[in-house]
Amino acid sequence: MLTIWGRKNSSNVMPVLWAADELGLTYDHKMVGGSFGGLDTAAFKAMNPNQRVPVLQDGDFVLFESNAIVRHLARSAGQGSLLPDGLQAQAHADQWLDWHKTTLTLPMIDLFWGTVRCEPEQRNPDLIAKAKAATDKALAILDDHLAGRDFMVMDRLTLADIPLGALVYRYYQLQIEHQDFQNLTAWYARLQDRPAYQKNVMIPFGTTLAEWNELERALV
Ligand SMILES: N[C@@H](CCC(=O)N[C@@H](CS)C(=O)NCC(=O)O)C(=O)O
Repeated sequence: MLTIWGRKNSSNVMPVLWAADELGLTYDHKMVGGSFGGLDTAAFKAMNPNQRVPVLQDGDFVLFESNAIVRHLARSAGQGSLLPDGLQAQAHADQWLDWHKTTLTLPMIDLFWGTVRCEPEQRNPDLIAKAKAATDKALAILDDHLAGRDFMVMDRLTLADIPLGALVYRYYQLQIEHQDFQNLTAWYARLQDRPAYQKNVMIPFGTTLAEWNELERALV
């Protein structure tokens, strides 16, 4: 039996739960991290010395790093669905997963933590403006890539759509001015039609730290 460790409101856990549900996998889910705690136990540190979520456990096999887990699920159970067909399409999926971590995640973290996960009186408008500009610059690249395409690398949902799709939900829920990215919003609408996206990604997180904490406690 697979076990997925990690609180549902983590943008790194969401891709793993979403991928597992797209693949129809049966798994046990453990809500750890954030206010649920559980990352500082010896047993958890033995699985992930970084004390971060998500972690995938399958008997003696343990894996951390969200994109590595999504890749593993797609390779092991996603032939003809989440795993793109052919080495070149798989390489393009890898390219976008690396781009997600190196180019989009960093400014999105600053934007998210600078607005929602920060006491209102400690918000730093300069930091927020810089993070928003860098996020929009990255999203413009995504928007260009999605011109004339329904999904990131194939004409169906693959692993390349999953981590990016989770972050794009965050972007559109933030109380900021959103740029008019037409291809991106069309793709985002396609993702929102999927039950596994609705269940695992479209989780309200509020607009302030107090709301975030309250919504997190309501997750169980
Ligand atoms: N690169 C790691 C990052 C993992 C990470 O930073 N996870 C955060 C949640 S998004 C975490 O565990 N934070 C501590 C906590 O939730 O208590 C991955 O993609 O899995």
